[in-house]
Amino acid sequence: MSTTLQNDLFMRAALSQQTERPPVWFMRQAGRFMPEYWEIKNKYTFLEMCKTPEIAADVTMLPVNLLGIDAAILFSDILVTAEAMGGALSFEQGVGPRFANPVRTYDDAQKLAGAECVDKLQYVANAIREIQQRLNGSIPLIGFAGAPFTILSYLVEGGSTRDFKRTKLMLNNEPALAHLILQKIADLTIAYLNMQIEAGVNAVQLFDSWASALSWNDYTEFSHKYNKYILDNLNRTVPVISFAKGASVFAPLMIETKPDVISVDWNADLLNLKKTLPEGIAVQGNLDPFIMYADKPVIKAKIHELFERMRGEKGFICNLGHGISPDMPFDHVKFAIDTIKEFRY
Ligand code: 1CP
Repeated sequence: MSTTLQNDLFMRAALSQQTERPPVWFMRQAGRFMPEYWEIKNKYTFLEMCKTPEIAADVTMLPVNLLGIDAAILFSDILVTAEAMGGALSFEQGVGPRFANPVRTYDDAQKLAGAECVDKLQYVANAIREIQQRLNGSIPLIGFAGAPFTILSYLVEGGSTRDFKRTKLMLNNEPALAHLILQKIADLTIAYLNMQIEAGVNAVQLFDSWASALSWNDYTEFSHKYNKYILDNLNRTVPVISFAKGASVFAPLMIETKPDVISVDWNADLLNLKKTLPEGIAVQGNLDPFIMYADKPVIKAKIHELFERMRGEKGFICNLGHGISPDMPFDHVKFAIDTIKEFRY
């Protein structure tokens, strides 16, 4: 499928092939830092936007048209799987995601649906088909899902958390209960990502955003095990990106899941990390998103610093170590993309 794309830089880098410059896309590239996003957001709730294929496609296309990135990412959220399982999800302005019915007991866990509820996520497949029509072979489309541990944390806490207190309490006191929920999430995630691949995404990314909360042993038992199960059972016809924030220390375990790309945040020295990877695993990252607040010459210098460090490396996709924040100046983000696209090895 990469052969039919007008711009296949992202696909080539994801498959560890040489590119004349690093391809670029940014996590949360369609979002609140864009005035055009607010024009849509003011009319609908976030979940309405995700669930209406036309609107999800409109938002997905914003950074394609306004920033000129090398890959689009489906406009959705990692928490839609948790909602399909039975989580009463809402997104509140300034608060973030909320589950009105947190999952904390066996009774709660038994009520959660498993892989069979993938049918409820059909709207995502419809959005993917709509987006691919609009992209019309220009650039690839990335699909995604949340990794089981990260999703578990939202279900157990009932929303975002700083300390993962209730989640860790469950891992420590009731590991069997945690495993029951993680297994259901993992089974659904396989069905869900395979549905996205079937609908036509060109790559998928697994977001384990909160893996850094875990010790090595807990990561192995409660996160890695399920990520590996997912990657082992995916229809591997498109590249798979494995993302963990603040967790490049877990790279040796991530390698065991055999992703095509490992995506890390700015804690890691990307070249040193790359050198530890087997041939055929590319890296994605890892600019500190906070450089977007800095003066433009600083932004340019930081990008060039990373690119010089990665000179000669096959399999490098430029991204931020985490998402763009709502108050980042749009023209700085655009400047960063332009700077990246002007670069030549
Ligand atoms: O109010 C609004 O306008 C909603 C803001 C918003 C947006 C634009 C949320 C709520 N999610 C999204 C889109 C989104 N989320 C995408 C779309 C594609 C893109 O990158 O442009 C993706 C891939 C996500 C993934 C996501 N959602 C993650 C993993 C990535 C990461 O940031 O670590 C996580 C953890 C979430 C949960 C979530 N969704 C939204 C919020 C406010 C949060 C909470 C984050 C937290 O707990 O701190």
